[in-house]
Amino acid sequence: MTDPIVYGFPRSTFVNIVRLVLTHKNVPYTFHDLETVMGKPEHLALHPFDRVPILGHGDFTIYETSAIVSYIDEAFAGPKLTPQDVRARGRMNQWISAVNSYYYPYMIYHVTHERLVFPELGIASDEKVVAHAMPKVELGLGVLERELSHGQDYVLGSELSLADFFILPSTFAFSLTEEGGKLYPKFPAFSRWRERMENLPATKKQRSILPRREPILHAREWANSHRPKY
Ligand SMILES: N[C@@H](CCC(=O)N[C@@H](CS)C(=O)NCC(=O)O)C(=O)O
Repeated sequence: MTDPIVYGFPRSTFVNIVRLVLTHKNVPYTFHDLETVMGKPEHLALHPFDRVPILGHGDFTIYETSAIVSYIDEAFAGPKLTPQDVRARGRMNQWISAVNSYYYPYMIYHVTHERLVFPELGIASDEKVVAHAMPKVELGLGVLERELSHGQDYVLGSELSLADFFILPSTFAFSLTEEGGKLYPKFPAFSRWRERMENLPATKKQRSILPRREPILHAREWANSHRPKY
């Protein structure tokens, strides 16, 4: 079977979850940059909901990050990132769902887009969007801090899982905002977890192959199509 192909754009939070998991499992893959065709037929043929990532593996194509990383964890050799224990697996899926529903939307879709993505394109930040999101970001960081405050290395305890790789890219991108810089030191257990995750060989390798951070050009359209309004 040929190596899998990850379709997406380089700065995408969800694309980076998939790339981190493949890298950690030592699975060789190709990255196919869709930046110039986002929203166009070539992209929509892969993902009818106009999002990334998509994974191609031989004649099989799959989208939605949680489905993709579960497939990767089962289809390829390498360290398992899904616990055998039924409760630990339940807890992992709880965290994955929480990233999709609470962490990514407020940290990335609200704050990081307003603080980094739009200004890089010459579009002013909407302070109302940031103000609405910040109490929800603080709530999320408090929840993570409590979960990580029992002396364990990873979210589920001693076992690194898909949950950690789900949380990492959102919390990395948020760290680049002024809000992240101010808030993170208030959460010491979370900060220790971040340092541990940032120093994993997979994270370092993944960061080293990413191109220089460039403005996300197709995001100019997001200001019209799906910017939160308050
Ligand atoms: N539910 C999707 C969410 C994926 C998603 O929102 N991806 C963002 C990038 S991080 C995207 O495709 N944005 C493109 C756009 O909004 O035009 C998943 O889990 O894969």
